[in-house]
Amino acid sequence: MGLLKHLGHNLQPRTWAFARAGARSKGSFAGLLHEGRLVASPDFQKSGTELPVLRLVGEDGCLVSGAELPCSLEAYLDMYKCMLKVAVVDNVLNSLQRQGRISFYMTGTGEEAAQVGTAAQFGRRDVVWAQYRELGAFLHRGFTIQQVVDQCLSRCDEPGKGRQMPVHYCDADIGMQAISSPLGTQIPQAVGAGYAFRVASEPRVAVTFFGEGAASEGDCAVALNFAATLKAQTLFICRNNGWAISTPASEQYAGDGIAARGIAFGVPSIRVDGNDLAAVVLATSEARKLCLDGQPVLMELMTYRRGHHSTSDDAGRYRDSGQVKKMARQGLEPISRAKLLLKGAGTWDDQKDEELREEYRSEVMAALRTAEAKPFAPVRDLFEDVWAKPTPELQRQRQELIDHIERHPEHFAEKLTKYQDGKAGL
Ligand SMILES: Cc1ncc(C[n+]2csc(CCOP(=O)(O)OP(=O)(O)O)c2C)c(N)n1
Ligand SMILES: [Mg+2]
Repeated sequence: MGLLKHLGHNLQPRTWAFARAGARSKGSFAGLLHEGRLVASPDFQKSGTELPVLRLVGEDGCLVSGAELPCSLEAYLDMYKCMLKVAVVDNVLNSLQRQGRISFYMTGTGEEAAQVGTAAQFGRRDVVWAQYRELGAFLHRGFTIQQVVDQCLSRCDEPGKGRQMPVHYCDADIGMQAISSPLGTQIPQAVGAGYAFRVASEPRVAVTFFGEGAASEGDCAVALNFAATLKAQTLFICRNNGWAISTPASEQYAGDGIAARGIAFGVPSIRVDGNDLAAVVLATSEARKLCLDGQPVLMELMTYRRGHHSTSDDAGRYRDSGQVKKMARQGLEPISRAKLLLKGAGTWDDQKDEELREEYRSEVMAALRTAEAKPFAPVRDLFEDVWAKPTPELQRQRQELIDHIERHPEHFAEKLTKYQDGKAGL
């Protein structure tokens, strides 16, 4: 009105009459995929409806009202056993690092249901790009305790030939791509594969795991948008454990977590209690079905990192120990919640639990003795199978190493005996 006056018009009554007569509630715009709802006042929206959290089993280990177990009790018990295996392997290897027998380790304490309940729903031909805290996915898909220990001790017999940092596993035979440290790089890779699966009409899914911290990388947003527009058969699984090393979720983002972002990109998205094995199973199997229809899906699993970020971290410096104690509460954390359900069903008891833990502990210790007796991979493996054909740079570097070792036998003669084929392995 002020503007009209300024222009020397006084059309107020007529303008209003016109507006009423011709009012439209929807408008079409080239950049909108739907009709836009028209409003006459500025309305900046910060949040829509907060996404709910899928939970089937409560802290008492009982199904919540109206919920059903999404799998047989036997299948639930199988997954529970794998969760115990993760916990035992983590426990032993973490203390081995403390004793200086391995250089580095990362535990997944508190996130066992998110690792195992998901992986148990994948198809055999699905391919997984994990972050680094998904030991349960490796174990459930058939990675052996011996391979885990060989890898953490950099021994020759694991698929990566001991060339990566501990916990950076890989095994193409079971569809587990190599873990890489730079955060977020695995997410677009899974989109490329998921797109290829859809284009080739392959009934399989490319899965990627990442933390809520990694979700802040540009790669994650890029990947979600590509997946949405190209209709990639990619299952995005965010383990939201509340922490990215010392950065709490409250400093990581200001919106409704990670799942809300999927919706913004047009990706069907769900938030799940990641400490509830049954909920993780149901959400993953439904999500996978949707993916097989030729589209991406995002799951946000709400869990908690109870341990330090890694053995290079001291969470006591930035995190209140009271919070950790609270999250370790029986029935809240995933292992005890699943165990309460199994005990309630009469399928499990404390004695069986202790026996199985002991069995796994012995298996890890035996694997450790075996691994320690193994040599490291031959030195030439540093240079081979990096590229299909070694590059001139690699050939030059290899020759440089050979010359250096030959010039200083006093420093290398004994060391080389620890590598397969010794000096001949150069
Ligand atoms: C690109 C990049 N930036 C930073 C780091 C260092 N870094 C390693 S792990 C990590 C935290 C990741 O947190 P999150 O994704 O939530 O996974 P979580 O450790 O909680 O499982 C950071 C910052 C890195 N590895 N790569
Ligand atoms: Mg995290």
